[in-house]
Parts: sequence; C-alpha cells; structure tokens
Amino acid sequence: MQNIALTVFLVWSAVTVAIFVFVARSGRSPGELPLKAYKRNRVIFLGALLSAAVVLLFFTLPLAPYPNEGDVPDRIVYVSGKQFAFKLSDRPISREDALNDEVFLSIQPIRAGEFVEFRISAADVTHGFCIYDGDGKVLTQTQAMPGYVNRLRHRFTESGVYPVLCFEFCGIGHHTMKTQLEVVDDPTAGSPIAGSLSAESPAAKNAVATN
Ligand SMILES: [Cu+2]
Repeated sequence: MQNIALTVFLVWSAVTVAIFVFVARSGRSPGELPLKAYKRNRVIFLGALLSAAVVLLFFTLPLAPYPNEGDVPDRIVYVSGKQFAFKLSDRPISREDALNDEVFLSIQPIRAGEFVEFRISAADVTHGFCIYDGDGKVLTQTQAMPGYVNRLRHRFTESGVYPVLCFEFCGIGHHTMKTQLEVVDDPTAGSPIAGSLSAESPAAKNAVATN
C-alpha cells in the first residue's frame, strides 16, 4: 500500500512538473494568439473530459459499496456499543438493556454464506463497529452512534472467527472494546456468543496488531 502511494505521488509530481515546464516554455514567445483554435480546442477538451467522466461513472458506480435495497438479508443482528463493550442480540436491544452491565445478550452463530444485516447503535458515545477476518484485515465497518441505527450488511462466505473491534476512539478503555462473530458451516455446531475475544486467540492478536 505504501509503495503504491509513493509511486502515485512520484508519477503525479513528475506530471505536475512537466505541465509547469511546458507552460513556462510556451509563454516565452506569445506572438499572435490563435483565439479560434483555442476556443475549438477548449470545446474538444471539455467534451472529451465529460465523455471520459460518463464512461468512468458507468463502469464504477455499480461497484459502489452501498446496499441494494432490493436485497433481503437472511438475518438481522442488533448491536449496541457502550464503553467499553458490544452487545449483540437477535432481537432489538432496549436502551435499558444496552446500559445495564448485568444484562447478558447473545446471538446464534452465523451460518457460512449468510447475508447479515447488522443494526448498530450506541448507548453512550460514538463507537465504531469494525469486522476483521482471521488475518486481521478489515472486512467492513461503520460507526455506532447514540440516537441512530446504522445498517451494515455483509455476507460471510467462509466459516471462522471474525474479530470485531471498536474503530472509533471512545475513551480510556477503547482498546479493550471488542467482541467476535462466530461463523459456522453447520449451524447446530456453534454456541451462542457474546463474550469478549480471548487475548490469546491468533485472530485477536492479528486484529490488534493492525488496529
Ligand atoms: Cu472505542
């Protein structure tokens, strides 16, 4: 990633310098200005730019990572963030339950291939809800905000343990705010989950290392 950024920066810098040199050199002998040609070139340039933009949008807009309202999720998981833990439930979480440390909530394991819609909110301050794969790479994320329900859709194609970390600095215990999602091939094999991620798990270590 760093190398790509450096390459883009260097190429872009070279192009910028070339443009400046070209403009500086071409401005030395003004002579007679061919205004008609300038106007025509301007129209051609604008037309080409607009056409390129339309073609680019045509091919890239369908790739935008926004949920298609027509897609129906296989299941809905409710999430509430609170300093410094997540609560997950298969049913909507009341504010009282979200705030009450004595209330323990859990969800049924997610089936591999299942298309899940998370409905995410927060009980106190803004948190982040970020799902990682087992190698600690970000799969998807959104904010968990008090007073709002953010919908996040994701299809879990492979079984495994998916760490979830808070992605928004939310206070002194932010780094401890984590949970995990268990995705199973056989839905009868898993157990309900809600607890914190064990610090010894390799998935947790990877996730923390890249956060
Ligand atoms: Cu946090």
